[in-house]
Amino acid sequence: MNRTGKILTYLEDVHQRRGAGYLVLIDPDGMNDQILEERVAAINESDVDAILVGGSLMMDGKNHERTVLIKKYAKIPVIFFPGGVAQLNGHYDAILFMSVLSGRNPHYLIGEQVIAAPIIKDLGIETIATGYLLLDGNAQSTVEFMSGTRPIPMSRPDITVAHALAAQYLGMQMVYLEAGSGATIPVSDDNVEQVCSHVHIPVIVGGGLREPEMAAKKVAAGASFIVTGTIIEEKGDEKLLREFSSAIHWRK
Ligand code: 1GP
Repeated sequence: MNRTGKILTYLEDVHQRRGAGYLVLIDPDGMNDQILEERVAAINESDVDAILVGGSLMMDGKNHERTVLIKKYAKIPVIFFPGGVAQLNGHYDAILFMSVLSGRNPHYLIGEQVIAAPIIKDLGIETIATGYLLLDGNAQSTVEFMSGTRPIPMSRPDITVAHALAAQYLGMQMVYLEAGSGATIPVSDDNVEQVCSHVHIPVIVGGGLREPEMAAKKVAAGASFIVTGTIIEEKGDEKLLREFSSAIHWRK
């Protein structure tokens, strides 16, 4: 059975061709609907490879409507970055089918996934199995609270490597190194480097990346994909998006 779907094939191609890929996260929570079209248009024009949509907490009931709008405006794949099964809908091109492997909360290791699986099958969405590792980025992040898990200490790349290897041996197709949205300390170069030298699956790095140079360092350390969310929400201009794109796509 071929486990590689259309979107994973596309992402692998981006990785090969461009050196690394750039994913911009739109958190639909509290998103000002008036600027959504403008935001997606800026992303479309800035050489971004895909849009991630999701967040750990939704404070209103408009998540599905916003996904429809994002999908309508986007000229690149729109991928679900799930904060929970309640945010699942049929408008995504693919889903990062994640397990919070860094934690020991069974609900986020396998509970949510079991609830989501039959719905995903019914909707026919491509899944990309992803081991999600939360590191301590000093973010007091929503994901830490909502998942009820302890992050891996940033100073323990050995623990991060062990988790990343476990993700690979469990058959995960990607591993996500996360410092938490708005982290003051992004995933360290050392963690990225050590994980990338031990696993052969693509490594996504996100959380607290506020400058293109920071993203370039993670790519130099071996990251296959970079995610930015907060900085684009704060300063969503095309210029900054393009600077990130150019710093991440090192193979010109
Ligand atoms: C969060 O890794 C993403 O899951 C993005 O983090 O919002 O800090 O860019 P930021």
